[in-house]
Amino acid sequence: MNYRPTPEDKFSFGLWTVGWQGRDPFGDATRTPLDPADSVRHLAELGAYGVTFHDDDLIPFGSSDTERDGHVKRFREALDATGLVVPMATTNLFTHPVFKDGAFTANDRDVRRYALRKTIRNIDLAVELGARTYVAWGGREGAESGAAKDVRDALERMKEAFDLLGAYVTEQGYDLRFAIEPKPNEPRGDILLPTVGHALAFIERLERPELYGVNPEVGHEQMAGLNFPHAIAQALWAGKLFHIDLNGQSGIKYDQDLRFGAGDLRSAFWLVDLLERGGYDGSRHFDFKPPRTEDYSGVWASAAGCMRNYLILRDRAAAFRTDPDVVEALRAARLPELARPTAEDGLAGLLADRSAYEAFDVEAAAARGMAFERLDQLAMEHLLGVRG
Ligand code: XLS
Ligand code: MN
Ligand code: MN
Repeated sequence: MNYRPTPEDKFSFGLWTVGWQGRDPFGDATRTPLDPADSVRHLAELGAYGVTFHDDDLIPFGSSDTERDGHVKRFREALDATGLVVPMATTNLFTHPVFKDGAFTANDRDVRRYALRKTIRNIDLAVELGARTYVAWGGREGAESGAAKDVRDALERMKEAFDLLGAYVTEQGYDLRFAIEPKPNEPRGDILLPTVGHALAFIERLERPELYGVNPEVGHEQMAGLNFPHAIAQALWAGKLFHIDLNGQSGIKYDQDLRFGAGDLRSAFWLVDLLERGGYDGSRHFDFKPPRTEDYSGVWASAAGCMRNYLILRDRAAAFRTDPDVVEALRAARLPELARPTAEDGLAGLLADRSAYEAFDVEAAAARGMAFERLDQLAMEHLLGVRG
């Protein structure tokens, strides 16, 4: 195995990831700005297939229309020269001070109207560049104190915003779906729609629920102490995994955005296993931040590491699934039984079945071991590369 990525692997990167200059709340930039066209060329050389952007990553905030056309033209030329595609785009509704209290849910109505127009303008560009997914991360939609935000009103405004955006893409006849990205906190003290579960429940209250899915990010669920593969499994089960942000995170702390595979490696193994078996055929999108300790050669090493780690884990997960000892261990752990309906005989059959209750030996069933430890050890050994 050479673990060399190719466009068929569908790896994509945000311009803001490799282009992150390393500015953090305590320190200035450690790297010079990167031209989006250079990012496109480097990513293509590394074997990526796609590049994504916030409006302001591509067209600096406040650019004139002529400047805007120039930026888009240069970007397009780089895409044409490399064959990289734009599967997704999103809006920056968090950097400019006007968004200090949010965008779609800012208490200031003028800001809400501006945020919608800014989003719609970039949706037009996204579609022009071929994007089929539009991500919405509401990083500033939240609060630091109780009375400052009436959360029920804010959710009503959030719904209004997404319904308007859904009406817009429908009226324009765009082939574009929205992927809502949850995050529990940072930069707000508490952000609305903090987890995948919250976002999935919110989507069901929208006017055109079929237009909306989720864009879960590894570190964001882990910041809330949650099991990321479980969140992805539920999104897949609901038919709502429209996009994914892959990165690494070590436990409950600030949003680390480490390269994929760093942080919780076991969780990354189960995630790749799930994505590869679960019918997800979208981009494997990396939303990471090359640490500010790195110069540009470190940035490209970090980006390459994201893809390489994914491919290694894909290989390890496939070896795990095809190992006959694992197949046997899965059977011993009753996984095929979990996949079987509990009452294919229907409610009447269940009620008439004496062996289900009256004659059921509860104590014997309670004494049966589940054989999960052997199964998990096999997974561990595949992950560590000592089997197959
Ligand atoms: C920040 C988010 C952001 C979104 C896109 O934490 O991950 O980068 O993915 O706006
Ligand atoms: Mn993040
Ligand atoms: Mn993200």
